[in-house]
Amino acid sequence: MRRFLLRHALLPDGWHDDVLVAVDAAGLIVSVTPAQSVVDATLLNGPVLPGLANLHSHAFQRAMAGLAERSGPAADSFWTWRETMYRFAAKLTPADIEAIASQLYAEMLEAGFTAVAEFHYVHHQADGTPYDDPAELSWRVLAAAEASGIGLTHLPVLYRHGGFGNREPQTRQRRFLHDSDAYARLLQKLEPALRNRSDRRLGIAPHSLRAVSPEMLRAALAALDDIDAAAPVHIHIAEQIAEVDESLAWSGRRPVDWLLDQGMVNERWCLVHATHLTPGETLRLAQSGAVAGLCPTTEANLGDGLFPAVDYMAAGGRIGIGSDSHISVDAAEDLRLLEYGQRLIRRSRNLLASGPERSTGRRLFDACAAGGAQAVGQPMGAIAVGRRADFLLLDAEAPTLAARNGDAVLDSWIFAGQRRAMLREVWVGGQRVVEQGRHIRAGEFAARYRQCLRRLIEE
Ligand code: NGQ
Ligand code: ZN
Repeated sequence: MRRFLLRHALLPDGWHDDVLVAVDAAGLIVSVTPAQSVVDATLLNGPVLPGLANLHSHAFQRAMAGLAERSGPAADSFWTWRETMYRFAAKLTPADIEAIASQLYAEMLEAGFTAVAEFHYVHHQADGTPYDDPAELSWRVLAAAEASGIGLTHLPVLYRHGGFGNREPQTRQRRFLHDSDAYARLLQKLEPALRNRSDRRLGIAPHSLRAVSPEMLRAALAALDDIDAAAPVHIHIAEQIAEVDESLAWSGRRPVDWLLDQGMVNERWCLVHATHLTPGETLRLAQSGAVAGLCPTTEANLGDGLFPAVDYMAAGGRIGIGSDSHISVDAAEDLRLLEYGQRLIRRSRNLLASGPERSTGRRLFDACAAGGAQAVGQPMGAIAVGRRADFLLLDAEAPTLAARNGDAVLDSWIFAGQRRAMLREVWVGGQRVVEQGRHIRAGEFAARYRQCLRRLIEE
């Protein structure tokens, strides 16, 4: 049993000073009590927050962040970016995947994310042939999680089609493809490695309604239910107007309406992006109990559009954040941009505070801590009994936090902070993985990452 003394801790019912937290050998919190007297405990001397989940990641894309910011021969869009991304994905080896994911996961930890849902879709060799071990690239992702210490919800992606109505996939999509049987075998193969640990979870990710038929969607759910009927289900949805139009042409229904009509969406689901919603869809999604997986920096970078966050949250909708393409890896920046998008379009302020006299930062943090934990299906998101001991220790000496207390700390971290500058230590399951703002293996990961990038980019 380890004990921690938290100087200023954000607990589910608000801020408390001098909190004693006991953690068991599995890294789970067994008690949270006021510290009565001087005790033998590890002191976290500053504001302490629970770790956040990063609910949407395509790890390999971190290596191309910043390389798609030059205009192409014709108008650039999400779809031209996707072609660039496909060319990049075609070059990756298993060692590259592991090197990139290790670097990325260390960056996530430094940025305040203590778990990630990896929406993993590059499965096969460059020509589309499965590796000798069809789970090869999943093992590389798991190895990166292990090395970095981040919590991992592994979501192997089911991808079969190139568009609505069972269109055949393009050549460039061949590394992604499975039929239902091969996919079920992949889940069975991975399951033993992800079971019985508070920092691991297996789920599924039907890529999108473009890539998976209704029959395959049902088969994938049935295969997952055989393993774990509560496990997470993530899907990309309604990110682009073209996707909404194609859905209407295919079924007469918009993507979110269509999916909700199937009667299967509930708390285990995470609808990633869900950018383009009618007021009716907004309300239905909010009432479903599912999490809307918002990726503000990627959605801005790709020119997706704005999620109707004010109306959705007013209706009780659940949200979490993800860094998706990893154009930026910074929890505070994603929370800030989520609010700023709404301010810019509504020409108003403190919109997601959701009521008078409330802290916007606190409201965003609480919503994304709870929604993120739900979406990744890991016991996290709060400093409370039964949750994992994931702590973010902010730097009490940071000038930006001078004379701030309680929620003003969160508001200043999110809205006034420089990138990562205020995060001093990060703990996952009672283990410290970030010290003085740096991951404990940052140097080693960065060296391997640079080498991998030189080969990928310069060749
Ligand atoms: C992805 N990314 O799977 O990496 C997608 C692009 C697609 C985002 N949607 C590919 N942000 O949606 O077809
Ligand atoms: Zn995505």
